[in-house]
Amino acid sequence: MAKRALITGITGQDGSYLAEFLLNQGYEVFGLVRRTSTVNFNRIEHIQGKLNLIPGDMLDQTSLQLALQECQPQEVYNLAAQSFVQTSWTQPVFTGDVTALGVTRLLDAIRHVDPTIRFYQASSSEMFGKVREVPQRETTPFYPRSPYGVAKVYGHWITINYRESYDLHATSGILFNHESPRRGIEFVTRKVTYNVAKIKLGMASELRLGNLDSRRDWGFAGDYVRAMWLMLQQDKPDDYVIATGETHSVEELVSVAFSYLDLDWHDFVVQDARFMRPAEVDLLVGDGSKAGENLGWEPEVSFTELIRMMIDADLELLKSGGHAQ
Ligand code: NAP
Ligand code: G4F
Repeated sequence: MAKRALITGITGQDGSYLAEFLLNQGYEVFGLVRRTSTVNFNRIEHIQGKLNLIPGDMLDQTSLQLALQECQPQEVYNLAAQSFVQTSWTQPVFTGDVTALGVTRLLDAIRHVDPTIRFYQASSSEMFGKVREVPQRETTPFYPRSPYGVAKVYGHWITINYRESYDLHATSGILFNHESPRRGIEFVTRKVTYNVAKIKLGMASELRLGNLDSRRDWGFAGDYVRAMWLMLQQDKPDDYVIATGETHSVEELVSVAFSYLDLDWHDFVVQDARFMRPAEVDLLVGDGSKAGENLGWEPEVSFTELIRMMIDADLELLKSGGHAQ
């Protein structure tokens, strides 16, 4: 019998890569999708025939319980979230409801439907915020700097609490930023690669950005979903940092992207206060050695390869008449 997995957030960047990965591993893959007036299956349409999509919402306890009863999974990957940091300041309560309390709803549904289900929580390096230690590891204290970061700290601790209270196989992956051609257009990497491609093709003349000084540990989403799966194959649940161990500033990102297409970023980038944040996370760089030792996981795509991959995909998209969704 094929293993069954339920992915919340299957229509998102990570959900789409994880679904592909699990299908390749021979899983029967179920995905929770919320009702929207316009269908947004663009990231999974190439595999939609192989997936079982179940209606449900992280805000609705009953729908989560019904989804678990319907698909009877051995593994649940909780990737659903309001995941854009900037939006968390304008929608802080909504962000807390989905990104924090949603985790409790799902864990409690698991506890009642089948406590043997293995659970993965998508925790985030945003929890480290104003960092207390460099590089950040599993034991580094949290100091979140946004309503999103605060919500993720709650999700992280409720996962540990359900592990300790009810003996659930509940694991938290503390993933540093990971990107891909499927990244949402509002995130800085994709915003840069998409607009560099547009500028090169004569379809745009400037790129408006916020803080160029912040530093991130950027990896490739395709590598990171493999780590999620590896975590749930371990005998014991635990917490793992997943990172490349390298950090780059937004300015470096911009410079690498423009120079790949033989452009000088100084000619096109305009700083715009609208994209500055009320509180910034200045520096993230992870120590993924525990994942290396226990899971045998290492990243395979470098920073420069990642940015070039994203630009190539955006050039192709734009040349074929498409646009970012
Ligand atoms: P994403 O592209 O924004 O995807 C988020 C997913 O959550 C989408 O499928 C979205 O559905 C779904 N969702 C949102 N609200 C929901 C609700 N109320 N009920 C059901 N589904 C809902 O995010 P991602 O980059 O793939 O990230 C996946 C997870 O990892 C998130 O939890 C994120 O916070 C976390 N994370 C991401 C990173 C990163 O660098 N990418 C790093 C650390 C942690 P719609 O398509 O309907 O909007
Ligand atoms: O790409 P970002 O929006 O990602 P951020 O805030 O680091 O969050 C992402 O990674 C987290 C993991 O650490 C995830 F948990 C979270 O869900 C999300 O996937 O911004 C990166 C940096 C920030 O310092 C921001 O201030 O880029 C800076 N930035 C500068 N100009 C910009 C812009 N960010 C965006 N989105 N847009 C700009 O114009």
